[in-house]
Amino acid sequence: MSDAKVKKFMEGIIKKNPGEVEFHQAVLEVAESTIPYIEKNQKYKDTKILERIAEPERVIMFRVPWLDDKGEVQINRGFRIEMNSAIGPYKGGLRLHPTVYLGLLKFLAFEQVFKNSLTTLPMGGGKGGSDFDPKGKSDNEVMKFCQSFMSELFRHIGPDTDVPAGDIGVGGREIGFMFGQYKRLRNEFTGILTGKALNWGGSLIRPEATGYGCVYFTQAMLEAQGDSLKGKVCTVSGSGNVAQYTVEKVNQLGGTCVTLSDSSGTIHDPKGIDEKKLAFVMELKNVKRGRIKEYATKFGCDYYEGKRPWGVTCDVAFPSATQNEINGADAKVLVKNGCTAVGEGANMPTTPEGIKVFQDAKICYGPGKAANAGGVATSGLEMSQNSQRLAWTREEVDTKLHGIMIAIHAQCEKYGKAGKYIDYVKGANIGGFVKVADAMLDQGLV
Ligand code: NDP
Ligand code: 2IT
Repeated sequence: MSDAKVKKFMEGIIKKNPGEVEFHQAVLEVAESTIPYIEKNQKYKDTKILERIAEPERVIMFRVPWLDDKGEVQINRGFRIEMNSAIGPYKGGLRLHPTVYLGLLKFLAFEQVFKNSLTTLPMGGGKGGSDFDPKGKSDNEVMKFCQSFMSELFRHIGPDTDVPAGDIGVGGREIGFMFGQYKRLRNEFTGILTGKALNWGGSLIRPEATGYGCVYFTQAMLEAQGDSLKGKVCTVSGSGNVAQYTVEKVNQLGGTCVTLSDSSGTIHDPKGIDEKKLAFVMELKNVKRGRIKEYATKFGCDYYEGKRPWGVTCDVAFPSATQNEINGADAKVLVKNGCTAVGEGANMPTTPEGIKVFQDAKICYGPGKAANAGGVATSGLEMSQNSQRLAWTREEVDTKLHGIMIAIHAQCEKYGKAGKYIDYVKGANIGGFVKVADAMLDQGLV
């Protein structure tokens, strides 16, 4: 009965959003968990709440013209998807990557609604970005792009309206350029972006938060099974913000990370990426903006050109690069090699076939909207500090982040526990859904 409902619901989604395959994938995963629940709760059914949640409140699409270092005109396309504001201002990152298009950002904005609801903080869901490719661009070109991008975006955002942050291709440098342009246009110093630098309104722990939070969540999944990260061999994909701080926290909790990757290939260091090697990665990626291959040259380990890390034997996997980076075959290899937990630092890194493999094997599988919610949660804490014009200590923010990840785990358990097994996909989807749906019902036909 629910299967037929899901099928019919998805036919409507596909017809209304043609070609947006990542959006269809994200909506299907939520529909499969929530439709059986909605069927048992008449108030959500009669009011077509899921149909309403799947339709963005507002989509903004705009031209971003800028001049490159040769004086040539470049034109990119900018977006902001304001998906849902039932429980707070729109909140979510900006992605700069050549693959960005409407459907990709709609998937990310849709995921963000449930993720932000799970954080326990008052944040709605949004996402934005552009098809601009920061790779190989000079600082001056990145600044020109960011200034042009904000010259349109500024009229749509505000500390009580919509608060963007970083995502792939957007870190401290880009947030700085965008904040500077907003301030010139509005003559206001307010918390309109998170991920700001510490000396002008940023929060301690925000750079670390997604990686740290993902490791805290994964530790909680293991503890629920009477296990822990201590002594575990971990594979990590990506080598950007999320991957770097995942390695740092795994090291602190007594595990060993043996891989990192970028879009060119994977390094495999069986001795482990210790603090000193991680400092090299941070300098390489955040300052020199080089390729991960240089790690293998520097430390004399293997480099697998064009490969992802999933063939390397591990106890725990942390996909921290991008969507659909673990397919069904990768998942089978991970399970066959003895992997017992997957903590998703990235958004939707596992394909539906991959998720099925993990769930059938009954390993601990923490989907992105739960496992990587620590980043946006700490953005929420940055917003609170900005509103108060106060800055909390590192310990205060880290303690709050840890508490939030434990609370998210508890929500997943509440809605996803079946005997000893916890279905974190079901738990996160229903847990995230209920709060948003109830707020929408309270607010009338919105
Ligand atoms: P960064 O830009 O800092 O790093 C991205 C990393 O992923 C790079 O190593 C990059 O390699 C790799 N990567 C990106 N696209 C691809 C691709 N198509 N194929 C293979 N590798 C790829 O981004 P973040 O670390 O911030 O983000 C990583 C993931 O985490 C994303 O899915 C993001 O949505 C998610 N996330 C981020 C949060 C945050 O706070 N930053 C919060 C929650 C989730 P290369 O340099 O070669 O492109
Ligand atoms: O996917 C995400 O949660 C983010 N990129 C972080 C969003 C935010 O507003 O901090």
